[in-house]
Amino acid sequence: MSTVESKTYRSDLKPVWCPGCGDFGVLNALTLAFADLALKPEHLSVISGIGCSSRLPAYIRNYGFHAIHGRALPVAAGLKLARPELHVIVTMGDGDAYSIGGNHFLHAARRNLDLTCIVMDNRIYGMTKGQLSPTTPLKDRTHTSPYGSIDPPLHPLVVALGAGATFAARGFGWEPRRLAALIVQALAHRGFSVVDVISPCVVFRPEDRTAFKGKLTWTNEAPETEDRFKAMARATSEKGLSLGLFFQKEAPTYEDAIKGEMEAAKQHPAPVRGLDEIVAALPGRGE
Ligand SMILES: Cc1ncc(C[n+]2csc(CCOP(=O)(O)OP(=O)(O)O)c2C)c(N)n1
Repeated sequence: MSTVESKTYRSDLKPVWCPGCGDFGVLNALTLAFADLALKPEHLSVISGIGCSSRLPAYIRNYGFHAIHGRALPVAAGLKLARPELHVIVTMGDGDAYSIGGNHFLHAARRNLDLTCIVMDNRIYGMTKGQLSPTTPLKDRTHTSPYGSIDPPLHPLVVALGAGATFAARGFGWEPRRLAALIVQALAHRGFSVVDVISPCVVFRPEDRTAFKGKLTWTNEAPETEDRFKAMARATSEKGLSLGLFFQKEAPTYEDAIKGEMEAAKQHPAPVRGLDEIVAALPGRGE
């Protein structure tokens, strides 16, 4: 058991989140997980995009980067490739991760970058004051869907698993101890780990103050290790509100592949062709 206190990972800044926001629980869970693993702050880096949730790195005492909206993952990928010894944790909102940054999410997952991705999923755009997000339930009224959303929501873990994530879990912001246990597993995993966290926004989705009561079920089965489709079914079986770790698979990471490629390049440098040579090889030239 670690003797490090979770508060040693907190910066002096006081979070500006609204009272009751699920993001407080995520911050707590993250620092509890760091303490559990007795991680050295200088070995940690937390990267975010833009949003209420993306303020999180400011509240932690370690390296961090507040990137631009939707671009936390490419920044994190660059950092991890340059400094593979760091634990790189990416904290994003559902808009940041699945909407504007959705493209990066797919490709980071398929490449199996060794990143721990924690999505504070409040099912709304919080910072910009209540527009619908990719996880807003169908028919819900928001500032940009005053007659009810006509867009079916995506299921984050189905997307993550479909794209190739090697670790897929779901937690709840108001249960920080159980969430911390999931984050510990995600941090220990080598590869692209996704923890989608239901993190209620009590201001722009006041219905979420009570919406989850009695509706969340924690899985106590071991995660699937091969069958992604079974993991998807388990993650969605309880109307999309099943919690826990659904999938974990060991697989080579992108960093492993890059290392291999660099070694290969040292052994057999690729022939570099000059422009003249390329032009001469075009059809109808160089005859
Ligand atoms: C390129 C760009 N587009 C739009 C915005 C405006 N913007 C800032 S935060 C945000 C949405 C945040 O929602 P989410 O990622 O779910 O985070 P939350 O605030 O709910 O935690 C938007 C649209 C921006 N900053 N940059």
